[in-house]
Amino acid sequence: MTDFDLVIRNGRIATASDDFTADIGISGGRIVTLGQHLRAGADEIDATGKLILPGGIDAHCHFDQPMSDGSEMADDFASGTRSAAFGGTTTVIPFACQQKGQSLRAAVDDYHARAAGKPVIDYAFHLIVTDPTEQVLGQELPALIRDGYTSFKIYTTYDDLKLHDRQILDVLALARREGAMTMVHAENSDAIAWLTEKLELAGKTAPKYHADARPAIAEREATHRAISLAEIVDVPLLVVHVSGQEAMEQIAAAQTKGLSIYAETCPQYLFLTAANLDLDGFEGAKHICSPPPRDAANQEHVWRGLKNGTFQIFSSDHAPFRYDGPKGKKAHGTDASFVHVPNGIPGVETRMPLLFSEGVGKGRISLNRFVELTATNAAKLYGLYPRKGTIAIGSDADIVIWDPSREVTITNDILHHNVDYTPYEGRKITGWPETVISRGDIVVRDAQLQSQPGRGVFLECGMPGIPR
Ligand code: DUC
Ligand code: ZN
Ligand code: ZN
Repeated sequence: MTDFDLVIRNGRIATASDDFTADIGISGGRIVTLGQHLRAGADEIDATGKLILPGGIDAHCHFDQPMSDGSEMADDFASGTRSAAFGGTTTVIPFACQQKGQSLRAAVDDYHARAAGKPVIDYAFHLIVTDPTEQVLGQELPALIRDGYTSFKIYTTYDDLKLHDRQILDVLALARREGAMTMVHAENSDAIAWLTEKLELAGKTAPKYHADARPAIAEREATHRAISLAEIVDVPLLVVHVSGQEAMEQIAAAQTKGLSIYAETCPQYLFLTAANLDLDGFEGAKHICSPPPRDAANQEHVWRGLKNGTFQIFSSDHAPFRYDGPKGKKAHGTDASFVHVPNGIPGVETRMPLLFSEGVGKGRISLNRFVELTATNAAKLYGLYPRKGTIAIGSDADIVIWDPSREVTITNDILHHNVDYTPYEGRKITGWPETVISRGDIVVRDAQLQSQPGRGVFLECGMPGIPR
């Protein structure tokens, strides 16, 4: 006779606000007891010397997203969530993307069909709104918000995705009426198109020119504009994948003014620079993403923003394109202009280990802040808290047992995505997720996947809550 399905003993539990040693009793997929000397569980894990953290929430990743340029994402919901789980993540929020002319509901139905039977961990959807027609704004979006799709991304760039300012105002007004969260990809489209034309006319088409075509000033302008539009409407806004100082200054100024402006950054802005786009041959294409990585000074600025609260969320922006093969980075050959290289880099599995090693391990951020950035704030901002994002009685037992002293050299061989490279090849880090538990099920243990595709459940999100 046992009292719990699973007991985790003697670990150091860290949440966004607390840090203490206790046993965790888990039954029915939930945390039911926190205490000392708990009675026996059907299964037991001794976590002496380990950290017990809330499973990560990767609130910005792309799996099996249909692309309009003929490229194809290498990860579907099976390989993407498998890779996420091995990296300590127990919830992912990828994007159901509306094609222009398509109904939003059809995009959501299609994305559910793509996910069906595949995820090993739990998942929710953000929406991408590219065609805010009267029907979409008046009926589809309000109904979808009520059905648990409470956040959506809008774009200021990419011809097949971008909205004009007036459309952005319409979407923001809808978000205000319905209490939803709007995320924005902020880069000035016309500036990018103009610069790209000049670069191509000058024969400057190698991967490194991607960074020149999308300068920080283009990101700064669009960030400022998006914030201004949100201020006009008086609605919260979350600026995603912020690359450095210029955009951060706009965000910090708005926050100081008391506006509800939130911001996300990603590993590529801490660990890559524009120099990575200038590797030999076509190798730089591996690091093409938008906004592009900047320079060492911007990396330091991003670290400061993670520490001082400019950023609430640290996501991967995992956008998985293979380097080789007909649907990835080299789809148009190795002489192709940067314009034809699909934008995005993989990172769903390395997100938490990189931030832990270089952030917590090197004293740049506290352990509590790490938890906040990788799990808790995403749960709050996207309406999943306190079911997800913390360790508390009643919460889902989504837990990662972290070995803080394990030394790992990142190579693509040890990762579990379907991409044929990692931008972090050869990087040495300290700290690694050892055991990953999702709703009480051990999903990863002893470096083995213990769960079948399809065990992950879809999460309807509640209304966004605002982190302190
Ligand atoms: N924006 C994203 O959010 N992800 C990948 C590429 C991009 O431009
Ligand atoms: Zn984007
Ligand atoms: Zn993205």
